[in-house]
Amino acid sequence: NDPAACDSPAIAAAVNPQRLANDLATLAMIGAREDGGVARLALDDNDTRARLWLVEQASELGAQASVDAMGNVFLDLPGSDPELAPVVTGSHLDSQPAGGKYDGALGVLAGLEALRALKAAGFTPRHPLSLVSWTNEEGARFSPGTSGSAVFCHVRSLEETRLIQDSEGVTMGHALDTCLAEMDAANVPRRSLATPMYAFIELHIEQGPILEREGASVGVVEGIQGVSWFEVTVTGTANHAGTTPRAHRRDAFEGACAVATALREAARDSEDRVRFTIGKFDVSPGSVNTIPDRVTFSIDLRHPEAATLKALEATFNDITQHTWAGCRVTLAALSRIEPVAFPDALTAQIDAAAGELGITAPRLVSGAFHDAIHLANHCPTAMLFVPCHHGLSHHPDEHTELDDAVVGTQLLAASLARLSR
Ligand code: HGY
Ligand code: MN
Ligand code: MN
Ligand code: MN
Repeated sequence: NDPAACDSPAIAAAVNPQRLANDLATLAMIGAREDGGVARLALDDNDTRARLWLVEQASELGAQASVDAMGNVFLDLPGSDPELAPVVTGSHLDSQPAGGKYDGALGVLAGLEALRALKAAGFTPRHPLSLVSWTNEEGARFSPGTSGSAVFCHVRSLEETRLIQDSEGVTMGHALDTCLAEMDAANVPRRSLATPMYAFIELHIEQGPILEREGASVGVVEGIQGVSWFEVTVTGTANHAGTTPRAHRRDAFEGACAVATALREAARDSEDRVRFTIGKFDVSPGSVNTIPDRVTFSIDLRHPEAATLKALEATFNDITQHTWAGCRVTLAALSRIEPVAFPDALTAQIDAAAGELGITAPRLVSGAFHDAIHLANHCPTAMLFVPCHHGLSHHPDEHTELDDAVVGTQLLAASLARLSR
């Protein structure tokens, strides 16, 4: 280890913007949509192709690829002391159904580029270094999200996770076995779940407007707000659209609209810190001339304070006790992920690396959840954010400037070097 060759500026200089841009373009072709976005739902063919592409990058990096029973893909680089637990970076390759090119993918590719830069700068880590791509972070196909990291961190069991079904009734177990069969065919060795980690750093797009507004290329994340997902079911009576007077109706759509509005009103707060979203809304039997007898809709509820989240859940329970437009309502709590704060000891290391690179990296809290929310209970964990245009995300037009992605990658690489020395 020539100290000069391996200082933060030398490591940052070894980050290759064109290589990062090429990887982003290549990965964006896997599951490319006509509108410029990507569709790589967890464990579908495109997601599996993206994983296999990542595995193919291992040999050029001199890393060993492996996959665990949750389909989490790892690229491992040895350190001078193999007894030490690895310093790990990574994110996810699955996307929303109409997702952008950067959500998750940039964290995996920045991690890959950071490891390449460390090798190119002649840095030899004491701790092994690993890159990971977590399975089903988004939760768009199999709910809830962050399955791969949650099972890895013993937050959920593999057995219960394999039973989750998508909207077509396909279990995650079946989808996993299909994906793992492709991994086996590509001779990707298996690894055990929940291996020790010395530290985990995830780079991700901010998915909000703060960094762009502040003109910052990278930010250090202090923590992640909590999130609760619910499913509301409204049950009425199907009947003829033409012959049934309103007074005799138990119209599930009318009931659903009324209770959804009441819940949204209850979630309104003066500081605009509650995030309330109804993203899915299904009406059955779904016929133009039949009064709906059943409506289900999703709720995604978030807030930085766990106590406020819990209080809102209690209010939602009260509201859904009543009948709405004569229809019965049930509120099913699907998942809750508690908020986390990242340790100062780790973010201080990142601040020091930023200082050595002359980077000013503001602090911010993440409105989106990430795999790091579980890793925070497994090992010292931190996140870096890079700005995305107008804060737009979960949208085909999601965009991050290459310059910002490069600065984020440079800070990631320098931080990984500090932690693995
Ligand atoms: O929904 C989220 O917060 C994450 O981007 N999947
Ligand atoms: Mn993401
Ligand atoms: Mn996302
Ligand atoms: Mn994430």
